[in-house]
Amino acid sequence: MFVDEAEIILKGGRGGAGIVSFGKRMGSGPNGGNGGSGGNVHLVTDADLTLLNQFTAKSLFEAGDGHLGGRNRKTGKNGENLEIKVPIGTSVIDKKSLETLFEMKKVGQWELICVGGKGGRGNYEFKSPRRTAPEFAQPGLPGEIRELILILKLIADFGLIGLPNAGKSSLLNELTNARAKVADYAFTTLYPNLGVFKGKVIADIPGLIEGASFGRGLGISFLKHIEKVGTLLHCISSESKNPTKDYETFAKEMKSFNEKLTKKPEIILITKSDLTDAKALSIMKRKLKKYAPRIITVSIHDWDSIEELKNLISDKT
Ligand SMILES: Nc1nc2c(ncn2[C@@H]2O[C@H](COP(=O)(O)OP(=O)(O)OP(=O)(O)O)[C@@H](O)[C@H]2O)c(=O)[nH]1
Ligand SMILES: [Mg+2]
Repeated sequence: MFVDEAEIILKGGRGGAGIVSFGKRMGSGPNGGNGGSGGNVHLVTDADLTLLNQFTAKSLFEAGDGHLGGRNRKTGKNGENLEIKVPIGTSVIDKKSLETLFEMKKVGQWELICVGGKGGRGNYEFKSPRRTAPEFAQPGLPGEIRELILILKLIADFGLIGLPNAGKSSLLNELTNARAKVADYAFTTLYPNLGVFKGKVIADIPGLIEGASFGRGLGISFLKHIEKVGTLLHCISSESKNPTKDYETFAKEMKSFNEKLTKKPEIILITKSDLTDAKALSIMKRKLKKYAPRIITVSIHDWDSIEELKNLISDKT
């Protein structure tokens, strides 16, 4: 399962109560201390995470409560702060206002979400010339509560996109140490896979078909994962009967999801080139020329073509 959206509730800890206390000797004044503050809740990025699955089993997270004040004006201990780890690429949205609060983009990013409640004041603080022996103290205040929607958009340098069965996952496996499932049928890949080649992150995006924007196939929701991809590697199989139609089908669905995606730098990869002769490949190239400034032919069975693709990936910054 690949969870890329989650709703969570975060609560700052409650402040500890102030206490009522008096010195032991006859006539000595109040000395009840203040309660400690409730703990804060932070969101932090964790580079090892690539999913939001951790939020399916549990969605309520609370920082620690502040401790009671003590005798002799001792302030109670503050509640434990809580750090919630999220993957890089998580957008944090306030559920009530639907405002985007943060984009968790950087390694080690740390954001304060809920402030813990203040501790209550102990009776010592209420002492005054007119009220020398106050018999009351304050309770602690509740911590802030926030309901958040988390949406993960993977961040990658390159995104392999295209119709089902175009050979996207095979290329990811060839270029990186990923072990994505490969099979000779549509929709083998059900959620994005990531791999790294020479420090460049490559995302393999599930295939989509005509009508995906209306929910056909796997739909288009996973196109959100190419919003933060640098360069698109648009894969079109050399087996295609109509490569321009293949290209346009994908582009149309992408545009209906988010027009900005069609403006991203794009390289067309004519895949499975071993299955077609050189003449047919050059006709395909000519037909596709109008869509992208660079078109290369690749096959997982042609070592030179994979080398060319590797050079292209490592050169491009
Ligand atoms: N002959 C040949 N077959 C290939 C090549 N690349 C992939 N294939 C085969 O094409 C089929 C589909 O490959 P995948 O990598 O699963 O394709 P995909 O684009 O990831 O497919 P989806 O995940 O369903 O969108 C598999 O049977 C692969 O073995 C290639 O360069 N040459
Ligand atoms: Mg695949």
